[in-house]
Amino acid sequence: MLRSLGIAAAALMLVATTTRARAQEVVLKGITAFSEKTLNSRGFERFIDMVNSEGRGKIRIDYVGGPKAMPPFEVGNALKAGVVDIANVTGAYYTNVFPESDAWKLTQRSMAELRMNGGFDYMAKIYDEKMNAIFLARQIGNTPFHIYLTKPITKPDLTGLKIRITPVYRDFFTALGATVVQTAPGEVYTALERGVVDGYGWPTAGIFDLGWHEKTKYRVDPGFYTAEVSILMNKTSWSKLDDAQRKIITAAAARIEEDSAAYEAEANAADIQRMKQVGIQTIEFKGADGEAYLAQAYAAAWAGMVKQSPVHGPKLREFFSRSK
Ligand code: 173
Repeated sequence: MLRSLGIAAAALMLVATTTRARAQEVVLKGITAFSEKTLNSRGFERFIDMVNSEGRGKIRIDYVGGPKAMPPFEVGNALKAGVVDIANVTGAYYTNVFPESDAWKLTQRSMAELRMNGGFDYMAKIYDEKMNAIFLARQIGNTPFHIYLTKPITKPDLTGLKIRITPVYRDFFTALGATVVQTAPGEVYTALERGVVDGYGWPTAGIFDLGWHEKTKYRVDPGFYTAEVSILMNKTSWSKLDDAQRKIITAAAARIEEDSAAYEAEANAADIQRMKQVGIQTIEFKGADGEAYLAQAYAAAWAGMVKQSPVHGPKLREFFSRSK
């Protein structure tokens, strides 16, 4: 009797210990706004692998997936509410949380420089106040956007064309005369196939991931702005982590941001080459025409940003713009 009581007590203690050990491993729910294993998710997937191997027994990210798990334009609200703890998403997809999120596309300085010049801190404060979020790493930040078309143009004029957009492109494409249709990436292929749109905005790399090259005839150069995809964390979830767990997250985030330039350069070069191979033609505005096109792109977007955010817009413009 005594002996079996002893065994029972020992067993109970063992259960208590394992429960406590398990409770120390924090599990974070992670989501991406882009399709799994495609270009714009891969940096996040590398980040998860790093955290999960470095964090063994301390912290783990449970990757719930991409747009099949949650519509891309809802990821920002889900992160804010704590429905997910960590997210891979671009600012254009959560202007419904705060409009300044879309300003990252207008950065003409590196993230390293913005982390020094106050621009990063200025944005981080907005993330804190308006999204209850921590900005961990920009994992895409060295790639421009382009107009992709099924019909040719001879000058920077989209009059009569219907173009798929997100908030990234709205002001610029509207200024160029386009009729714009906002959709998530998941709807672009069908929209092209059915002729609902004559083109779309997208960064230099990634169109092969989703099969859009099959329906694309032209890429317009030069590229404009700088695409942004970043890893964000809910601040309440962050506040529950201990120092060791936070260190694992911030170290992995720093690595991803540092590696992004090389990762993107390689992906962009490969996709430009592949576009040439599949017969996608380049329509290029050269010299002064190209400069005017880019100037119009930035002017239209900053005007839109300042209109939506009269206080922060002008401050962000100072931090983000290239010094003249
Ligand atoms: O075109 C888009 O869906 C978009 O806004 C975007 C932003 C960053 C990376 C890829 C796409």
